[in-house]
Amino acid sequence: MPTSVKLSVDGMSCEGCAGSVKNILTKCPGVVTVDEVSVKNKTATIQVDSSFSVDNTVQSLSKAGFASKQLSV
Ligand SMILES: [Cu+2]
Repeated sequence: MPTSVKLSVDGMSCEGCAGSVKNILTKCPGVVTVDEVSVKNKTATIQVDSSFSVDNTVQSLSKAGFASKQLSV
């Protein structure tokens, strides 16, 4: 049963950035779906399963220049 996780994501300035963030999130272990990446709100909403690691995901985004953190479970 997937759980919804919301992340704050800094460093997105256009839809291209949002696309990059979406691509990265899609490849992160445990991410089932990427519901929304919002440049305006600086957030990403994803559905994850039990293998999801927020640390791993934050690190992957950080490597691409996006600072992120988990807002809610
Ligand atoms: Cu951009």
